[in-house]
Amino acid sequence: MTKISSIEGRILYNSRGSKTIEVDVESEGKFLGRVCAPSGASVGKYEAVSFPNGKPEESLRILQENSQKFIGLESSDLKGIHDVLKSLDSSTDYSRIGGALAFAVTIASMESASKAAEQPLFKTLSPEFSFKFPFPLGNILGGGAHAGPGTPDIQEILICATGSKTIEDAIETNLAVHKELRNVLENEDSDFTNGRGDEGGWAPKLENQKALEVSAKACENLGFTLGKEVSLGVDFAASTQWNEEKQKYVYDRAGFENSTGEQIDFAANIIEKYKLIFAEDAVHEEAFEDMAELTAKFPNILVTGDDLTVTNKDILIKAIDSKSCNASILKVNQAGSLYDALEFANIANQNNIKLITSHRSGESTDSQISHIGIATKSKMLKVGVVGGERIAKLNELLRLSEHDLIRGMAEI
Ligand code: 2PG
Ligand code: MG
Repeated sequence: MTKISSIEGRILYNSRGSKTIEVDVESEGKFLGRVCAPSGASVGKYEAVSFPNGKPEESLRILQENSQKFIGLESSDLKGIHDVLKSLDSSTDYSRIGGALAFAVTIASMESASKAAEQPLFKTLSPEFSFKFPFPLGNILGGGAHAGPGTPDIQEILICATGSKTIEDAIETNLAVHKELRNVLENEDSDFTNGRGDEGGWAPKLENQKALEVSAKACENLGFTLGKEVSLGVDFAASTQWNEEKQKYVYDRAGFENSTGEQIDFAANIIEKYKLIFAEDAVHEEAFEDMAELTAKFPNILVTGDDLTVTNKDILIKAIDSKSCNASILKVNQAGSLYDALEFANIANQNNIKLITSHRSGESTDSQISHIGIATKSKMLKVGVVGGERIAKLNELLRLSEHDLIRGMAEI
């Protein structure tokens, strides 16, 4: 049992060059947990607020004024640390202290505790004795809120090496597809600049269907069959297209509009044509019934809520009751504290909702989410394919492959 001896914060930058907060939690004057908070671009309406009034400096000031309240707590006492944060902020969305602060303090404390216990973070987070690797799920082609004009309206086309038996092979296969896609894009368009979006996926000037076609072609060029060695996924991030006034999905870049029914057909056609394994936020964040239609139609693919469920346990319960998804993204900073996120994960696991632990588009170079994905029995880990801040998470999985407690890949 080790007690927190100091807690400090600082302002740093995320991968998008925006200010964020980093927190150092030290136990017994020597076990350092250090965590820098990420942030999203396509943010769910009901997720935790990152910073009070959008100001990381405000979260830092609150931490500095209240640091004494954490000193002397057991660094492994996640609930105790969470309770101190809640005593500073009784709002439901961390709008007073910032969800980013809750994220960094709670994960840094657990990292400090894991160092003191001389065990990896995933083991500190879970009582289990046997673990599996989640399948890396990575963005190979990006558009929407993560890339500029001319790119697809669809936010992310993703690759997952669903046939891989080892984490090494799964990562290598994703990288090979990402590389081959560049060749395909260069052949398609001699003006392609090799530009990439926020998460490292290529950002070509292509409309949605063409973007899916070239992604499938990259897989086929490598001798892979979709749905066998590799599978594609899509994050539609459909709330970005949803126009409340018109009650329609507006595809600005491609130049068409979908009614609710047309959007369901649009997503269903893509799922079938490209044999997707994963479809995220295919309809907007409040369309629980429309999501339920897709979930009923595709029981064998991960019909996933992100903006829909926002790592919020009450919203997840609503989604379970209305059968709106069979899988859910877990982003700790959507919930706020790690305690909140683990509660969410327990409810998901108890109700057969498959978890996909995920990065944010604005990331740090930290890699604790690789451990969180393993500890929460996530089926997939959505962390990108390339880019230093994405590779950091994948490299951590490779380091962890040396660990005896983790055997084999998750069953999707
Ligand atoms: C998403 C995420 C991560 P953002 O929508 O799933 O890919 O993007 O962090 O911008 O919300
Ligand atoms: Mg998403």
